[in-house]
Amino acid sequence: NALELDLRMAIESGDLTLAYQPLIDASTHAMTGVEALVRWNRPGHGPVSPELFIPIAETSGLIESLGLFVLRKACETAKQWPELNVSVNVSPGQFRNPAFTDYVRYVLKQTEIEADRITLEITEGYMIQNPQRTRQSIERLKGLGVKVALDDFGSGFSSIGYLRQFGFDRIKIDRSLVMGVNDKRQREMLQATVALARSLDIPVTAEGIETEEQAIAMRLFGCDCLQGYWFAKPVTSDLITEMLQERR
Ligand code: G
Ligand code: G
Ligand code: MN
Ligand code: NA
Repeated sequence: NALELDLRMAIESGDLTLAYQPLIDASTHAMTGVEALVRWNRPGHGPVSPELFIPIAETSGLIESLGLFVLRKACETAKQWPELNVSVNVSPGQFRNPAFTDYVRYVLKQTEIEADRITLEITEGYMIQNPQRTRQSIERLKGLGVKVALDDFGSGFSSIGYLRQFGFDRIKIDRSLVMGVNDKRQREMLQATVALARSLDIPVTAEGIETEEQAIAMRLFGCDCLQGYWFAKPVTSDLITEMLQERR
């Protein structure tokens, strides 16, 4: 179809761009990292959400080249920001590919980025279906020196039992949980979820912070990193560079 064709062209000609959303230290409120988020301005149509085109890329075999583009671009850009960690989302279709680790190794080498400044974010959906393979893939990725984070935790069927054996470097609490901080029952769930991660000695990021109240609560519950519109929206790489210069 037309959308798929346009997406194919956009990937081939490098017409996708990356936005970067600051990740904030919960105590100091300093920016410690950014999450790379892909953007597509479809010619003649305007911006298309990744929520729409990532699934299309998955089913049409484009996810590998799209993912490679995003990873390479993020690693290249990260070199300008020696003080930041850069997170990159990995979709199930990429993660499922047995050659994925090889791609990552290749891009790390090509861009000469320090591997431990890159975090790969994996959503929980895939790993529930393939716990054994997921564990192996995570081990191999960690062998390259990159960090691996569990994204959108609490949004689906996260099995507590899996958490320990997978060896995630970080857990990101899903926005839908963070939103419930004012409701007594939901707050208890949220607190228990953060406490669980912390009992495994895994650092926790809270996503989707939109109010000061949420920021204070999530810090109190034990999140060491905060992300959300209340601090900063996803912005261009130039703006991140400006923000870094301002604080020097
Ligand atoms: O940036 P935005 O909130 O519109 O993103 C919507 C969804 O698309 C989120 O779930 C986010 O994780 C996902 N997404 C954004 N950029 C990427 C990317 O580069 N790769 C993958 N696989 N998913 C992405
Ligand atoms: O699934 P993932 O966590 O990667 O999704 C990241 C997406 O969440 C980004 O596309 C970003 O635009 C969006 N996002 C980031 N912060 C907020 C926020 O505070 N509120 C809302 N509604 N969305 C956010
Ligand atoms: Mn993410
Ligand atoms: Na998320």
